[in-house]
Amino acid sequence: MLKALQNLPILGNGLDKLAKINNKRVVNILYDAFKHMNPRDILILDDSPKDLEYVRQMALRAGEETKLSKNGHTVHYDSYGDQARDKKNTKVLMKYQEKTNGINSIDYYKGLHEMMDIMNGIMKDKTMIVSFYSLGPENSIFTRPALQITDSYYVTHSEQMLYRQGFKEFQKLKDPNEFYYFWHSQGYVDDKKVSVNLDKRRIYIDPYENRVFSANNQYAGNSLACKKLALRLAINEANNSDWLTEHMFIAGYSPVNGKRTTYFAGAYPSACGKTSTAMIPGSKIVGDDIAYLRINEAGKMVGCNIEQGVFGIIGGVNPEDDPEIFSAIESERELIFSNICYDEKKEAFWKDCGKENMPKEGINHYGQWKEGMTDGENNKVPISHKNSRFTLRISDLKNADKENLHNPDGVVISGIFYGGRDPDTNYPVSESLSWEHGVLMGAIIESETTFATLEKKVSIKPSIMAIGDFLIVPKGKYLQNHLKFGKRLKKAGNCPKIFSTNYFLKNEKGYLNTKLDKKVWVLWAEGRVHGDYEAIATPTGSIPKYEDLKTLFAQVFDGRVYTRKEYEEQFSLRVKKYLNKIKRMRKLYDPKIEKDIPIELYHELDRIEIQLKKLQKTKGDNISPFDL
Ligand code: SPV
Ligand code: MN
Repeated sequence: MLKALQNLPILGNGLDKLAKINNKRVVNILYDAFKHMNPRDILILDDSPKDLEYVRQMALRAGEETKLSKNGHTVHYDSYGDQARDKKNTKVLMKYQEKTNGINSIDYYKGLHEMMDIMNGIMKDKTMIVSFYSLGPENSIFTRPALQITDSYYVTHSEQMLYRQGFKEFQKLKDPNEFYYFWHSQGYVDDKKVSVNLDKRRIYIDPYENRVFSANNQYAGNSLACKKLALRLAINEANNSDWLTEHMFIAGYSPVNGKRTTYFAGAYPSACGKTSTAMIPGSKIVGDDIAYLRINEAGKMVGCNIEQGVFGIIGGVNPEDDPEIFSAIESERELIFSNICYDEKKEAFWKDCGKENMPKEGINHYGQWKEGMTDGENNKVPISHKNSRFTLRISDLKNADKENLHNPDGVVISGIFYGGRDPDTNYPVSESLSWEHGVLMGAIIESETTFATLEKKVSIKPSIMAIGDFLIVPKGKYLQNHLKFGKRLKKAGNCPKIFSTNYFLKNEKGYLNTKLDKKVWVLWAEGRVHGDYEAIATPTGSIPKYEDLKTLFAQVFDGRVYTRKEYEEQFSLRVKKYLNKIKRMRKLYDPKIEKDIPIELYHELDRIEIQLKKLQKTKGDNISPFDL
């Protein structure tokens, strides 16, 4: 079986490790990768603490990470210009011109040819690092095994923290051909150890072979294939089957002074409060980014986090706004910062970190940094990149749901949240009137563009179920799958409730809510799941009653008074704005462009529009919740 590899420069006892895995497809993939990318040698990693430690050390030695003052803390920098996802150059390899609206694709053989050209000899003089992961808990129906090939120790180190180790899983694959695999190379790097050939940065997804090729990049959203690249493959798999792959956190919430825990999954575009909703003080966090959802034998919706770590945005994390995350980041543990600033004492700083001793100079994502300096395009260089991040293990968090984090059965999910970054239309929280309306709530998420992608312009964009950036199947197919899933849950009598949230309503003076207010919206939703609160039905969803929120605000924030005025401004039905949103959604889902959008969603749009117009005639463009 290993014959093909016997004469290759495999380090240490790598061949013995491969013998344990005993998988022909793995052997063939490694052979092809070696022949094509031409590395100096090959490092095969298993799950042993020794191998994990070796990678940590090598990330430092290779200069991909630098030690900071706190024990276990390191910082990694991506190339200036590679500090977010590259949507333009991330493409799906598609056969027979299966071009689909909204999916960035390239002809299969043309794309493959281009990629092979770029990756030809790309690992010259480098070590090809091979590691194995389990996306989802081990021994679970959720599990997707993944094989990563890269020349970056930072990528390997990050994946070892963010994903469950899969060497054992690979030793017992039910189907030896069923796994994802990835080739990644950072390409040529300069003295600062950052990728240089960004013009040749490409990320090509091959759903036919369940593999991804990624070259000339380091930013995790481009390079860590287990993250957003495998997400795309899993979306394709789920939508050709009967489960869901979602851009969702999973967390459990308990009422104030209550004992029960109710699990929710929530989809939010990048930088719209997903991690902080999962980490609300008092929550039990299972995951913050990617969930697989299935229906179990009892007919209930169950979900698991396919990751075991957090790659979270660090800007704005301070003791007041995100106490749980801040305390985790500030204590000694294995932790990788990316694209933050450090001073001469090797202390880490980032925008709005709430520290008093902010430095005026240091090393940051631009290099040697001084306050007020500008980059080559005359843009002011902030202390940290807007998309600067931290990587840590969930099990290191105080509020980790230790009992369920690796539960092979997943957790039963009773509620779903959909949220965006919407300055002027949607309520802070509302409950869908049905599963179908809930699916529409997800399908019509819009968001001011954020900094997790390389696009410069800020505008309001649709972000279907917060997964639009990653969809590699047509929207219609994806939405049909959600409706079918809901039908099965309804039949079993276990349909979770769906809620829409919006933390970003503004008036001319600023946001209408504080960052911490989301705890009240979440606990209201948690109570609704158990029938604790009544709600006011409106065409766009059911909203909380003032008295319930007043009680919740007082409970959650130690007697904080929530005024009728605040409630009225936050929960007014913005009829005109919503009607405009419907117009935009009709364009987005124009049946002439988008095929196979479920009819149920058009019915929901029609219903909301008719009901809103009727209300508009009698009550105007902006209706107080006290008049609903
Ligand atoms: C996101 O942008 O949704 C992230 C970070 O979670 S990335 O790894 O870039 O996808
Ligand atoms: Mn994400």
